Amino acid sequence: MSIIRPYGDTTGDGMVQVSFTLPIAHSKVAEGAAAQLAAKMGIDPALVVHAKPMGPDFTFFVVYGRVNHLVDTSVVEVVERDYPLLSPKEVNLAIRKGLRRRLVVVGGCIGTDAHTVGIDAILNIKGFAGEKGLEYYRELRVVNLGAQVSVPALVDRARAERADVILVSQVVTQRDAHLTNTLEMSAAFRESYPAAKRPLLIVGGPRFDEKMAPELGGDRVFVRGTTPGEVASYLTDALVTRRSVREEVPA
Ligand code: B12
Repeated sequence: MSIIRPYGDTTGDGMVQVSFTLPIAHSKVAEGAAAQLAAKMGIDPALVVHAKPMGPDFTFFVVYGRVNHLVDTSVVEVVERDYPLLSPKEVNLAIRKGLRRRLVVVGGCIGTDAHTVGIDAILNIKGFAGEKGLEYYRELRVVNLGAQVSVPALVDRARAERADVILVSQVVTQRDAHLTNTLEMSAAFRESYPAAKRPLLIVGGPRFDEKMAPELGGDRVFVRGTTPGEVASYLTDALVTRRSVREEVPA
């Protein structure tokens, strides 16, 4: 069955819960305003189940209610994993055999973004979700530039390190900073390198959409919950496996 609807108390009852903040002091009118917004969003009946003042002029709401919308899973578009998941041993072996040198990874948070926990989860040896980070892989040489790296500094360092891949993290999305910073980064790399020599450009963060890679000028977007093993497997597939297949095909 590809048609589904939300579930709260009983299957198919259409119940959902949403939260938002309105720029209004907490009062009965404020709660009525929240209910009005929910009704305009198609939630009917809508119950304001939580209202909390956020300072003197704002209120945070949680609304619970029913929607009549149906969801058709047959028309949902997602980016499926199109590379095999490898163990660190398999990654090391593939790089050693296919590249015959260590693969160089340069990463960091660009712009003013100082949220390094995400990129560290991928790069640092201690890793994430029970998996070791890329520093653990013997055939990967990892250069972690940390927080608030400017795009020119990233390009310079990538050249100096002869980077095969750039891993950029963007967590802050205020005023779409994650998008503009990523576009600036990909444009700078495309300008500074001939197409065939350009490092692979990977961006990650909790609020990206995996489908955005082409419009951001990148090669791949990773989102919330990404594990280091997924990134290492993708790198191996893109830079070792697929490259060697391409080289074997006669022109
Ligand atoms: C910790 C934290 C901080 C710490 C950061 C410490 C550090 N060294 O990183 C401190 C206190 C410094 C901080 C500061 C600020 N923060 Co803050 N912070 C958070 C918090 C609570 C957790 C983020 C986190 O560590 N997540 C855990 C990691 C593991 O998850 P992740 O980043 O999603 O990473 C995973 C994936 O996304 C992916 N990934 C991420 N990057 C990459 C990169 C690559 C290449 C790949 C492959 C994968 C990948 O892999 C990771 C593992 O799965 C979030 C709220 C939240 N609960 O998420 C707010 C949050 C991100 N912060 C926020 C804000 C607003 C700020 C400040 C602007 C606050 C202020 N007014 O000063 C400042 C900005 C500072 C700056 N210049 O960047 C907002 C952002 C809102 C928005 N729309 O952008 C959030 C969402 C809080 C909120 N709800 O308002 N923050």
